[in-house]
Amino acid sequence: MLGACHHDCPDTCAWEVTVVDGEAVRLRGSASHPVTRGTLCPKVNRYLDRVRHPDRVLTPLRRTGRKGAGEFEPIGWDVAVAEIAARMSALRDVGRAESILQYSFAGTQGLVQMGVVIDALFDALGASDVHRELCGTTSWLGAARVLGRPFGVDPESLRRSRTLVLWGTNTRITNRHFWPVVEEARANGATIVVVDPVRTDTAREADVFVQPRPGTDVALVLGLVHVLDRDGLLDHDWLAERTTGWDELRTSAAGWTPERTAVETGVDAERITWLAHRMATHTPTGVRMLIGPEHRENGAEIQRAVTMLPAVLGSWREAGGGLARSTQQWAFSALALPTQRPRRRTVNMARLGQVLTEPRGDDPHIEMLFVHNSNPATIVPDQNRVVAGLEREDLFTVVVEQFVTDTARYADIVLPATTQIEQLDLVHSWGHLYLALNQPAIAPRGEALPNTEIARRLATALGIDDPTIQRSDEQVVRDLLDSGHPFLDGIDYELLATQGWARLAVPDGLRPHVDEIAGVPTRAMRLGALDPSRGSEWHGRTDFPLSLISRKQHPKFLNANYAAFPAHWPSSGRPSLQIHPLDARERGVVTGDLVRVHNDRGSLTLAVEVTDDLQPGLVAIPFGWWNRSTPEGRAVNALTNPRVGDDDRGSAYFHDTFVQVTPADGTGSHDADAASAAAMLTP
Ligand SMILES: Nc1nc2c(c(=O)[nH]1)N[C@H]1C(S)=C(S)[C@@H](COP(=O)(O)OP(=O)(O)OC[C@H]3O[C@@H](n4cnc5c(=O)[nH]c(N)nc54)[C@H](O)[C@@H]3O)O[C@H]1N2
Ligand SMILES: Nc1nc2c(c(=O)[nH]1)N[C@H]1C(S)=C(S)[C@@H](COP(=O)(O)OP(=O)(O)OC[C@H]3O[C@@H](n4cnc5c(=O)[nH]c(N)nc54)[C@H](O)[C@@H]3O)O[C@H]1N2
Ligand code: SF4
Ligand SMILES: [Mo]
Repeated sequence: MLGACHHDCPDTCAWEVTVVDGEAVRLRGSASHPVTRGTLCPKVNRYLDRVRHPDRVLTPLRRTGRKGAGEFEPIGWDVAVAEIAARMSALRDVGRAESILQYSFAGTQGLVQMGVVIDALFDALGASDVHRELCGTTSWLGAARVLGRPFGVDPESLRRSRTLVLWGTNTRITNRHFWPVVEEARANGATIVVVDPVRTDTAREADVFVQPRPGTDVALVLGLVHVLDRDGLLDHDWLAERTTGWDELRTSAAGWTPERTAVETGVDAERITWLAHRMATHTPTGVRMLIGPEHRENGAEIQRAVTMLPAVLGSWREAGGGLARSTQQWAFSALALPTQRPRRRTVNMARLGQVLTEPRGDDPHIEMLFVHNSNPATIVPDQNRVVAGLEREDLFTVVVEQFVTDTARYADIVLPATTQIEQLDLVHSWGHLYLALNQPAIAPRGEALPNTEIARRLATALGIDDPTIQRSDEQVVRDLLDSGHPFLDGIDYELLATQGWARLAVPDGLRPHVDEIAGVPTRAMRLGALDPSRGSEWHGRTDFPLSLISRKQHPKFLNANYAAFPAHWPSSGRPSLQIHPLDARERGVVTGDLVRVHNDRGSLTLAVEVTDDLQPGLVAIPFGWWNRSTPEGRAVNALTNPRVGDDDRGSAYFHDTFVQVTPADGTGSHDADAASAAAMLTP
């Protein structure tokens, strides 16, 4: 049976499931799909183990122990639905529907199971909602300030690049099916440049590695623009015809000589000069970004600044040039997604801890939390506050999940969710231009149900009579495809059912913002003055002198999906703190020692890994581990910064987090501590 991976990963691989006697016996990447090229990844190669795992939630569960204990008893679907609907209607009937918060994200990126149907249920109820902005929106906002609707180039077109800059993206780990494109470009003579504060797996394979101090990318761009201008490398016809704001940008770059830029960013002046010349002369020049730098206070400004580089160079004119970022808009502009949704009370998902414990003046008071496609107890910043909120006795929490995650442990009712091979979906990609139809290969295990069916049962119990909710999943896909948009020319349900996938009708090598394309702006690109400040958190607190980054580091993790499975752990079997040799020496710790990493939000005990992949002053803890992976029962988000922009838009400033690291008490007892950490991991 043909299907596609649902994970929040830019690659959206197409796959084939072999079924024998109703059992899925084999899963492999589609050989014909031009991006998947026959292989999945180390995260999903064992997906059938996830489907068959003994810890799957297979019936609705009701909490029997205290919140967080993870003690439950099975109950029937009828009982579960009746109880949840009774709670919802009690709040709705007294005009407090806004005290129900629907909390969801991209656990599945399939459009049917992600939100199209279940959102309509909560719309009809008038519940509060979250801005699904933890990932991508900040980058979008930054790029949009330059490009209008920020369509990027087709990432596949970058095989034609001759200078290819991977800016703040760890392609080898996070976007591995783009790597063959990088290698193809290199084989055609491209120079591969990586810009990242950490020497990542991707940086190790680059031709040139540029390692700025964290958050100093705007200054780096100003330095590059300075050199481009000073050395007469700009195309003034392009600037005059296709951009506005060049004079302001030029003025703000005027003082940023390579020498001054080097002082601010830590990148050698010669390397800055070299990169500017390379990008201007060894063309086409492509820039690849996902979301790495957006998790900062100046994340949108970094994205805006980097977006200006191909804009000042006119790189967009050549196929193989321009900026390749999320491709989501290509699919979203083509599909018939619901547009006229009612306005609901909305909060930023990064502020969950605050919303549940100390609501601001305009926040709703939350009495019921309904979580699906997300694991907020692990993935949201300021975890201690999130957990404190989930522990509230007066909060009724429902979690729709495949496993008893950190969040599900706090649920009053857990509802069993189907896995991708048990449900129907239409999957778009934010890393390429192909759509895929995911057809269920096997019957759901146990009593698991898709989010859509759960929404239908709740709607019926609540007396909500809305045909958009009661449509079959197949009808939802047919309706999504029925937009008449030119990108969907020749694509229908039947084609996808037989072929599995189809490329949007966008010609190879098409140049957005240059060629005329339906719905893609070709207006002038907006340049302007850039603000190189790193944000208000960078004020040099002596009590928390180290900057903490929590990136996606493990090849077998996908956000928090696989941390419960030992086969997916790195060989150390636990998260560790990476630290530079100078900072380690100052604290008298060596690799393997236990340290306490702490700030005014939380504290974790972790083993140290001393490495010069980081720079002095920067430490790193991998994102994705479950909270039971440390003796404290908390993961990296216990430390991270939950602030978001004042307008409540965009992602949290995760990486603008400052900590102190000290040797753990009783550093002699490594083995005992390691054993207790290992015990915590056993579910
Ligand atoms: N294996 C694996 N793959 C994944 C995921 C996963 O959890 N595991 N998650 C998926 C998801 S949801 C997403 S959004 C994508 C994210 O994909 P990426 O954006 O590629 O990944 P990140 O690890 O978030 O960040 C990328 C890089 O940004 C760097 N960075 C941090 N701060 C700065 C800065 O100030 N300037 C610059 N230039 N770089 C900076 C980090 O050091 C990191 O190496 O990956 C997806 N793919
Ligand atoms: N410190 C730190 N925190 C981060 C990040 C970071 O880099 N550092 N990255 C951020 C980013 S970029 C992202 S995208 C978020 C990710 O945040 P989330 O989207 O919440 O995380 P995931 O672990 O991808 O998925 C959540 C859950 O969805 C469930 N799920 C999967 N498929 C289905 C389904 O079909 N139905 C139902 N009901 N459930 C399903 C999975 O079992 C999983 O537990 O985390 C953010 N948090
Ligand atoms: S997680 Fe990403 S790379 Fe792995 S199978 Fe899914 S889409 Fe492909
Ligand atoms: Mo993400």
